[in-house]
Amino acid sequence: MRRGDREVLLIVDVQNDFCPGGALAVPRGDEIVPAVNRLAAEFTHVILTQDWHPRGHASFASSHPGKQPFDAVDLSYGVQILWPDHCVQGTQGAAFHPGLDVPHAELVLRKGFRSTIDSYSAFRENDRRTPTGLANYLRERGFERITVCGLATDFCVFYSAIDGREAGFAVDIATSACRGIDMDGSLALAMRSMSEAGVTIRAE
Ligand code: VGL
Ligand code: ZN
Repeated sequence: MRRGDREVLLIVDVQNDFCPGGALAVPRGDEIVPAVNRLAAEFTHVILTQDWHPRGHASFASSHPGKQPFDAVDLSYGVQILWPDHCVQGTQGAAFHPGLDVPHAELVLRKGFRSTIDSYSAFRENDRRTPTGLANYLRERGFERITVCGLATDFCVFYSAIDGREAGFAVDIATSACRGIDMDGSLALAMRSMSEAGVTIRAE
């Protein structure tokens, strides 16, 4: 029996650039693909997110002379970590991992498409004000519980889970179908913050 019409699986950024060999590879990011596929088969309703940046995006170190990937800079909305160029619109790096097998996904939500604002969360951009529209989409469709999986646990999965709670949804994260980047303890901090926000951490 698949999960019912109140539940949705949100699969975050399972894209080539976040897998080994990609521009911003999450260690062992590709290992989650079978677990993501198994989980997706349990859900009637599945949504994919796709990190989708224009060339020259403000989150790319290459857009900031003298800066290196993983440095931080102040942008108009606050501190932004700089990344290698990744998930450029229309490139192979931005494509979903070829092993991802989710033909029944109902929505592909692209994010990070504004050249001056990054977007980790599927709900709102890194200025923490610009909505993606997902909260109202989910409400209008009657969903109450979101299970989040994908890449990276401590960035896009984390912000999506926190913002899902803040928008009033029950949120689970499926840790066996997630992998983190883990910069300076970011993974432990993300796990603790999610627990404190009332996100249910599911290990299976
Ligand atoms: C992500 C850094 C930059 C992610 C996306 O999917 O977690 N991280 N863009
Ligand atoms: Zn990105």
